[in-house]
Amino acid sequence: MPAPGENLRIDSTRLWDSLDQMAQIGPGVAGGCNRQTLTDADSEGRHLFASWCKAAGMTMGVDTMGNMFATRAGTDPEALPVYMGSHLDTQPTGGRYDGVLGVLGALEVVRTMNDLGIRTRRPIVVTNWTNEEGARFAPAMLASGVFAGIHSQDYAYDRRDPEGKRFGDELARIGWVGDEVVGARKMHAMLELHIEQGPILEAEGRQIGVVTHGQGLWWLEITLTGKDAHTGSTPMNMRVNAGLGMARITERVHQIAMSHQPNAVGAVGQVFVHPNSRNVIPGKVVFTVDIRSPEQAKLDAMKAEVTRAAHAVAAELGLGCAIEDVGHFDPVTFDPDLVKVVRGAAERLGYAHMDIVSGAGHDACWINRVAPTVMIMCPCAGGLSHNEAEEISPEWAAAGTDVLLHAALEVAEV
Ligand code: HGY
Ligand code: MN
Ligand code: MN
Ligand code: MN
Repeated sequence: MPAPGENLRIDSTRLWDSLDQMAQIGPGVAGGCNRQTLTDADSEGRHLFASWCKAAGMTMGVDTMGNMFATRAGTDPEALPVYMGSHLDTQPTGGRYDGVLGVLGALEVVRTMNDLGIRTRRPIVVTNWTNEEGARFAPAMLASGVFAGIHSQDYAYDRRDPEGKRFGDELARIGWVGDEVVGARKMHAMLELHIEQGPILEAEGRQIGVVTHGQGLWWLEITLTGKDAHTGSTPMNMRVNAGLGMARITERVHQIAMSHQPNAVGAVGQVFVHPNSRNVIPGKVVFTVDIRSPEQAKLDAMKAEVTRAAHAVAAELGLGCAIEDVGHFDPVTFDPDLVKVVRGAAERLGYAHMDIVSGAGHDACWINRVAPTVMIMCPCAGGLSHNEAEEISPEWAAAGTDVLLHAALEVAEV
């Protein structure tokens, strides 16, 4: 049994080839991916992943949220497993590596263990979490949230996409409702490899981010109600313009985030304008505010200020205003002992590394509630993500997966 300190490396060509094959499923229009959760493309990607896990000698379990768990047996079947994984679903204009690197990197770790005849004491479980992105069905990290007991399964099943389709019906339609009770599995630890989705590691010349914390998040869905009217014949002082309200609130969100610098972000990404006709003053706008900070006080202050600003703008313009929390998690502190394991692995492997706070949300942020959890990050070009031009180098992918291998080997023996 090779000591974790040995200079073991994964097969980076095989990893890169698997990433490339997965990217062919649910392709985007500009070189990235559009493999949104619970679509036929998502199902096709799941089947490909399952076939690879089978070929690697793993047994597959699926729970009632469609979370996939591929197990590689350990020498001690009673020992709680080490889980590692992320998500295969993508944004509508997503990249090839967001989430996918974490799932296929974990699979590559198992393939490497097989090549080297390594037997770990603890079982190893490679995981694909359903609907991490929250782009089609809010909130993000939905299925890992149900697994961690944050959301009920009924709440999750009743979530609807912009066309009104129900999560539970779509999961059944693609045939991925498993038989395991979600959340019943117990973990010794969870390791998640993910691209940074920000510019820090590349700018600092580091190959590895040792993720100590994660930002907290609020998604506030705001519905402004005014009155549809003719854009030509309606006098300006008689308009009840929900579109104008959305524009003013969007500006206020930006100002509020800027007023809490550093470590605060805010934007509006999703907007539905009704009736969305060129010559009709919008009588209704539904949009989601995304605000985040690693500092609890700033996060809570921004939520209060955005809520006040929305109601004030609505009152100025005579609009109805309803605000619904459609996503939230507090700032996350990952397991300090596992952070040390990841840092030590990067050091032994000779990879330049630094501690980092995750700007994006991840399944690990919820799993951290039920098991010791840590994340490993690799850089991405220009820090760009949630964009089809998302890019990483094979070397970065290999560095992150090497660290995942060494961390898993160490954690599987304690
Ligand atoms: O929104 C997020 O941070 C993640 O990409 N779902
Ligand atoms: Mn992701
Ligand atoms: Mn994402
Ligand atoms: Mn909270």
